[in-house]
Amino acid sequence: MYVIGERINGMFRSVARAIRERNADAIADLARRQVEAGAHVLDLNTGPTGEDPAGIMTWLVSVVQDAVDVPLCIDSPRPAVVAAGLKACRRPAIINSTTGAREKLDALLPLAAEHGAGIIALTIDERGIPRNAEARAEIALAILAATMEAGIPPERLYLDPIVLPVNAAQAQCKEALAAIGAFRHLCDPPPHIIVGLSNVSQGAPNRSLINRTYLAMCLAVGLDTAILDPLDEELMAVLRAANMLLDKEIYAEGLLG
Ligand code: THG
Repeated sequence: MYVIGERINGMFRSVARAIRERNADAIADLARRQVEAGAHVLDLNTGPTGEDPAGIMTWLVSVVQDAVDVPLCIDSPRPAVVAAGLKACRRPAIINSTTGAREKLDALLPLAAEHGAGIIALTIDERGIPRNAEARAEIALAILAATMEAGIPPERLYLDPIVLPVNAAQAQCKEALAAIGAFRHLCDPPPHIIVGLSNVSQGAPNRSLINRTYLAMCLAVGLDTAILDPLDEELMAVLRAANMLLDKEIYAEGLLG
């Protein structure tokens, strides 16, 4: 599975402070620690910053790519911020994210094509977050058609069923699992399937337990990429054990510590 490190996100108070103070060392340190812990890609999100989010994204990209040599995932709801981040990237990046809404697709698919970037698509559209797996799969199919039309092959598309907090939308956790199962059968080869794992435990106690349990369940139904906290050692141990149980990693006693 591809691991996308979630920690460089202005949603974290310490990261918001590092951004405010333009503390490059703090950001570079988070980048290095996540890559050492097993992240293949790093997500960059300015958070709900007030001024100049495009300038902040450009700064984050330059600090992180000076510190580590992995692809970056440019995470912003604003196409102008995504465009600024992509422009600063030295190697192909992943756009995070479009939705099935026409306006978003029209803004972001040409950017993905121009930069040879991957693109994450949240299976949501003008009508909001779908209620069940079938509605998610319907939006996924429309997104898949739009990306193919734009010349972006399924290998560069990452479908995201949108994981919601279990304390607020309990029934949606199992709908997202069913959606992962459905996305696998949309085409051959299938697109990548991704979740923002930590969403599931927001606002709940013992977040790590909820995150790692849900990760194992998602992997069992076909998840192949996740935005998660690679600094959570127990979570990464579950990832290794699950990969072994799914015959994706060769059985070795050393893997189990
Ligand atoms: N899908 C896609 N991209 C995403 C998400 C997704 N990007 C953002 C998010 N969801 C994934 N990243 C995070 C990062 C942090 C947290 C959750 C998901 C988080 N933060 C603490 C909180 O809210 O409690 C911050 C508080 C703190 O510790 O300071 O949980 O779903 N494509």
